Amino acid sequence: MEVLNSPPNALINYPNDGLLSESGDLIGFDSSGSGDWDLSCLELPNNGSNLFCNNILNLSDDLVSILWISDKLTNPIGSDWNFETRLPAGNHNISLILNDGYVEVVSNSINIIVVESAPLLILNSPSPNAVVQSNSPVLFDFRNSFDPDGDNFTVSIFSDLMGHILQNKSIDYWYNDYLIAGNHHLTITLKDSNLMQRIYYQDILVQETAPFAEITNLTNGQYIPPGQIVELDSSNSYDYDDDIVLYQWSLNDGTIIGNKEIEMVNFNPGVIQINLMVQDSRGAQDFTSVNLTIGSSYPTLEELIISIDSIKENEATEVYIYVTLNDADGTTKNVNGEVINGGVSQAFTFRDDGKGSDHVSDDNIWTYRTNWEVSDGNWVRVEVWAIDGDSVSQSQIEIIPILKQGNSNSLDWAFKAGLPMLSLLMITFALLGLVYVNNRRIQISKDLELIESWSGFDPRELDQEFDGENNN
Ligand SMILES: [Ca+2]
Ligand SMILES: [Ca+2]
Ligand SMILES: [Ca+2]
Ligand SMILES: [Ca+2]
Repeated sequence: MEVLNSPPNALINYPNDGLLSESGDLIGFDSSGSGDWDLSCLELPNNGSNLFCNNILNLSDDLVSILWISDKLTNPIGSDWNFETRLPAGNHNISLILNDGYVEVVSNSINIIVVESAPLLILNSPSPNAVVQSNSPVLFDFRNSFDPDGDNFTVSIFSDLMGHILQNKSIDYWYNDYLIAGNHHLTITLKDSNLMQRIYYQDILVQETAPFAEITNLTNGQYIPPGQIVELDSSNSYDYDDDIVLYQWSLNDGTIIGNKEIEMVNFNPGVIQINLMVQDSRGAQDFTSVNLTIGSSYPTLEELIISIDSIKENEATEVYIYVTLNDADGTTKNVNGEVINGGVSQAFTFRDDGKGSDHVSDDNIWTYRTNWEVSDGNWVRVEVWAIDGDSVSQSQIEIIPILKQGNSNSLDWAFKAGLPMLSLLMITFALLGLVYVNNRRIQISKDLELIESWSGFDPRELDQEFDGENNN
């Protein structure tokens, strides 16, 4: 007995005849009810659910081809029982063709009208409801967007917090943009050359971030000449939220230098670490630091001025002595002197504190005032030096002749002869005895300070007494 092969069924279940659509719409194509009795349901999608097939067969007897065609298109629309696709604009008559190798069956055709449409957005980044940080740029990548009609088009992105982020941009590129902190409601508009536009909405949350501390114009290990004012400049520090509220400069020992964006500071000699902290309105902080070597300088004295040219024997004489100190790093705290007369030495201390005989404090003009009364010898020798830590400046020396009573017009021969002798002596000192002399002077300085610390005696006592008299 001959078993006749069954012909296929070809039915279009969807789309419906007369559907109106846009070129951008995905249209579902569904052939439910189609099939062939010689097909095994097991070999069909979803075990042949909704299709015409044979439940008993394990293997199909027929190889059935399936084709969806449009009279507007050269190529078939598809070759599956079920799928989604877009159709170009136009008036389409669509048929489903099944062929089981014996017979080709064509379904009733349906008509679909597809009109042109606006472009479609494919946004690879940012993803919907993305959460990002304000200090990193947001990647906008919509390069896969397309216009189903093949039209040229542009993309614009608008934020309710910032206004336009991108305006009429091409899909040839991706874009990186910093967004301000906040929850942005983005409006993404695609517009084609026919002015057809499609609008999408998407949110992105941008979180605030910490500031970045930056010190400008100073390099690590930089040498600063003694006495040079250092400009501490933090103005290149930044915060993507623009909310820096505090700058703080400090040293490693915790000393606060200042809290202005720019500070001008004179540092003591030595190696120092300068720390900068910046803080934003949420209290987030950032730190940076720089090491500097501040140079030191030795003191020098110049312009020793003594208010008298000569002194009369056995007569109390008011004397002012001024000397100018140069020490760029400002570390010299002692200027001392020594008066030698008739083999007797007396040490004294200058002042630059603006008190007593010193007119202006810290102007580097150091002052000493005294009453001298000399009875011995032919001259008074005044020597002045500055002490800066362990170093002693070169001396300033002046000789004051003593005028003998009744013989005041002529200087003693010994004084005349003594000057060259003295110069020779000083050179000898300089060549051989400098270390000894310096040590001795530092010792004198310490002795004077020690005497001061006893509080009963102040080497400046005379000066102060004098001031007292003057003030009264
Ligand atoms: Ca279009
Ligand atoms: Ca911030
Ligand atoms: Ca110094
Ligand atoms: Ca002074």
